[in-house]
Amino acid sequence: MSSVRIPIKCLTSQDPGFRETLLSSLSLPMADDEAIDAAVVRILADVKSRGDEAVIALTHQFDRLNVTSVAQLEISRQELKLAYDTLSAEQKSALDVAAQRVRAYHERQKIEAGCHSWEYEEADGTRLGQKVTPLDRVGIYVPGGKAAYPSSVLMNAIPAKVAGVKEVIMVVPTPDGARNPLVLAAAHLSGVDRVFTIGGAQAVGALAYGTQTIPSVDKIVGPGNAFVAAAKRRVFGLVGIDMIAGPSEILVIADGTSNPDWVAMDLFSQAEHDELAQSILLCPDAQFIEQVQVSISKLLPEMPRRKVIETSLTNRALLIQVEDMSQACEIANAIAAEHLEICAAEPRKWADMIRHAGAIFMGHYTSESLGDYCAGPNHVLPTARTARFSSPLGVYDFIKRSSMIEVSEAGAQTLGAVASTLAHGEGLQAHARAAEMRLKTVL
Ligand code: HSO
Ligand code: ZN
Repeated sequence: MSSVRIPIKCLTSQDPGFRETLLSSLSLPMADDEAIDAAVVRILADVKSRGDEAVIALTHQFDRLNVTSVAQLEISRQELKLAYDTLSAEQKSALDVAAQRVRAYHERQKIEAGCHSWEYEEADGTRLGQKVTPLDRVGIYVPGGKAAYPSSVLMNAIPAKVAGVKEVIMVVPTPDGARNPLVLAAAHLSGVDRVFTIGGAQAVGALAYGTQTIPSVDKIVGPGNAFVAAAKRRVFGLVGIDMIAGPSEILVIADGTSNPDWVAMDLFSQAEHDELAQSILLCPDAQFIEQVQVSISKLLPEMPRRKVIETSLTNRALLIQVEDMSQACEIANAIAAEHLEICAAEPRKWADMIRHAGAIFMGHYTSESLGDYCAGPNHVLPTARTARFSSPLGVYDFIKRSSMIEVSEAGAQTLGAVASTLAHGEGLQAHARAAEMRLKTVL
């Protein structure tokens, strides 16, 4: 196999206009999704008005499944268990370990990350707090075909179950009836309650509006194609959604002490997801960047998905020479990548300087791919610079909070006077009277 050098965009932080070049290289050309959106509007309206009948017709049209009732599109719990039971011992144990570690991490998150109710009492006996309640019913969209990831089933369903969601309904398209046993086994392991073999905007519609057979949910999570993303945007408000995930991204900060083959393969690992995935290397050492280029050329021909990797690297990858590691961290904050690897001798020193990243992988042994499958933290992460303001999917996405207020008689006297003044100021007499009626000395 020949080792051809593939053309990857190289920059240095001293290039004139570096910031602008960097930011424009991060953004994706806007997909022309008007046609997609129009189709999605029609599909959603159809599912809303005809329910099961529309789901049957659309599943026939898009996935070529012939059924006479939606019940025939449901996979029973016994079938899910059977899918698990018939896996090879190796697959079963890998899935078990991954599920157990993802569960342990999210159980810990539930304790640490403010997922519990709290209350305090003021001197006059007024009690204030917040009550945390899991969502009743959640829908998980699992893509079929090209991007059918059992690991994503674990990452979406386990935090929901740890949060205490009563019913998790999974939808997964099975074009021509092709079921993915690992996906079903993962559903079994993560405690998914019901599975329907439906997909696309029709599945999102069914979960949002409910049909005669498919119950409506309170929130829809999980990745999907452009139709699914458009449908999630459209039903948002009626139901909650998690996020609209973009193509995968990896940013590696290297101080030159790592094995260049390891870095090259880590860059490949996200590039192989998608032609639009983005892999970026930031390094102060020009020689190391060159070594990574050599590793890329050497390793690429061995990769079964080399076409996808090559397209992704050619179109979107960046190799950036920076002045020093501190500058690398500053640039990393501007990029706010989904995955940030710090391949350095003192990773924690640099991690302290990172404010924006979906997940931070520290040290030479922490390949991002371990996080994708089994380290424990969630692999559903903010992409497209949204790590500036959003977080990994977690238990907190499957709970919500209610404010709790219990005002004592004494509290009503002080608060009543304040509320009355403010209510009069707003011209809202009923508000004022409601507060005043509870005062002992009538105002
Ligand atoms: N890296 C993906 C998740 C995944 N990787 C699933 C492998 N399987 C999220 O960006
Ligand atoms: Zn991945």
